[in-house]
Amino acid sequence: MRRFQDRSRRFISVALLVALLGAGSPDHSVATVVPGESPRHIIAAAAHLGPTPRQLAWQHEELTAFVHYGLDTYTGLEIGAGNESPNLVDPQFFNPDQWMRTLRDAGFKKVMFTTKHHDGMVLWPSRYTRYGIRASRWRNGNGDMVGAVVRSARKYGLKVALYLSPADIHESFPGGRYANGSKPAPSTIPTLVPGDDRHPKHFYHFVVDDYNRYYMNQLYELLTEYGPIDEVFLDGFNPLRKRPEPYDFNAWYRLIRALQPNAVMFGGLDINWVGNELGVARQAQWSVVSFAGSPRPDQTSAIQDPTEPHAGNRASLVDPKTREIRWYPSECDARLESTWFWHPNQPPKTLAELETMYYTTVGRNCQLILDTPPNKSGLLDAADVARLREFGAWIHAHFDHDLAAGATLSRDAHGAFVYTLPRTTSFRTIGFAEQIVSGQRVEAFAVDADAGDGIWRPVTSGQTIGYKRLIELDRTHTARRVRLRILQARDELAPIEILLYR
Ligand code: FUL
Repeated sequence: MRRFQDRSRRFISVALLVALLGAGSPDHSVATVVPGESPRHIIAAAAHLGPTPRQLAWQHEELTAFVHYGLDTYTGLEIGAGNESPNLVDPQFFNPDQWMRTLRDAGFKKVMFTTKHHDGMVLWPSRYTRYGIRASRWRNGNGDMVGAVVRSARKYGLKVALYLSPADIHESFPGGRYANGSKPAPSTIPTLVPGDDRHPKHFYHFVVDDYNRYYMNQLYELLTEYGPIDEVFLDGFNPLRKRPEPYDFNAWYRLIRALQPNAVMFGGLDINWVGNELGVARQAQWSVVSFAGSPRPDQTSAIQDPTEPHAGNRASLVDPKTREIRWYPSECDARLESTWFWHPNQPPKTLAELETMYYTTVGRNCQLILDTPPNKSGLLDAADVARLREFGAWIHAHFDHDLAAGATLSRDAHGAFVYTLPRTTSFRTIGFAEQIVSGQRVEAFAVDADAGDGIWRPVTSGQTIGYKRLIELDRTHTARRVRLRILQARDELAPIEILLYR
């Protein structure tokens, strides 16, 4: 039996963390909170949590494309019935190169593919079910859509993320494995099948029921046969919630960490859901949040409903139910069209809507994961391609040239950050970035500009900053110096970077 070690889970108690603060910056992303811990200690500890290396790599991606594709593309549904024929998935021109070229050119850094949506049909030739692409006439049952997508993503320099729906309607039918009441039994992952062509170096041992064994055998295939995977998306939505399957999250987490130690888990241990699917993060968007236990995709361990506006604020951290505080930044899943799957005659969002969405996600300390669904023939629609090209061009035109490059930073007598620009500069967008490796700390700020006459005039204000905060101003401002006043913070601040764009 292999012993699991998750080296990123450096649990540290709040008391120990506070004791360590004077001794440099310990590498940590999680702290446990004991009952009765003082609020002051909890806030200080939260200010000193930071990202794990895998979370930091995720943070730099900023833009991911979600690709919903499968039976629903052909049926017009958004959640399949679980018994539609796999033969429906028979695209004439399945060409992920067309998607990847478009996405790369538009500035996306990663692609998230639905390997199995809630209907249960798998888009790779799994050994564990007949309900999949092997049962389709596409490429005479010899095709592998996951493989084609992953190869193409790599060819275009995009990172790879996989969505594997925990809910599985096909398996919930009589005779299926989902919530079938089976007792947990000692199980070996991978579970070899007759004629198995694999010779695993390691087997992983768990005590799990039929569905958890099935799900983990699928994870094993996906996480061992397609090279490095950067994210696993554990969707918390469950169309079968009236008949729940007891998901063994801890077993899934251990398997994912063991097989792909660099992959972040959305809805699992690493990445939070922002709480809506509209591409709108909070004005105060915290990367440290509190839990009554450890994070779970079904959110039952969250202190607050993730859709509430105040996740990560002081009150939520010091809630008496808090047992864990964790660096847990948010991902914003949103749609280019009005649905997740492609359906006929749906125009993409306007460029103006996408621009706003960029500001309210990437510009609010989050990653945007924008759904770009291929159509029935297996291609992105021409209208979507055109809009993505415009979106990419807008991002380049706006954000490639930071007008604050070369600015010098000093602190004034009141501790404000004063940026002296290389020359008098006009800008319409202003941004700031905290050094998140040492924590997220700013709770409220105000910005002023001196156009060169020595007079500070107000420009804007805001709440959190975090990895990146972008604010589109109501008009163009001109400055020789910019001043950032910190109105409230959780601890001493490391230098904050300024960003200015036309
Ligand atoms: C939701 C799902 O139910 C939708 O179908 C979609 O996959 C979206 C990303 O997550 O919770």
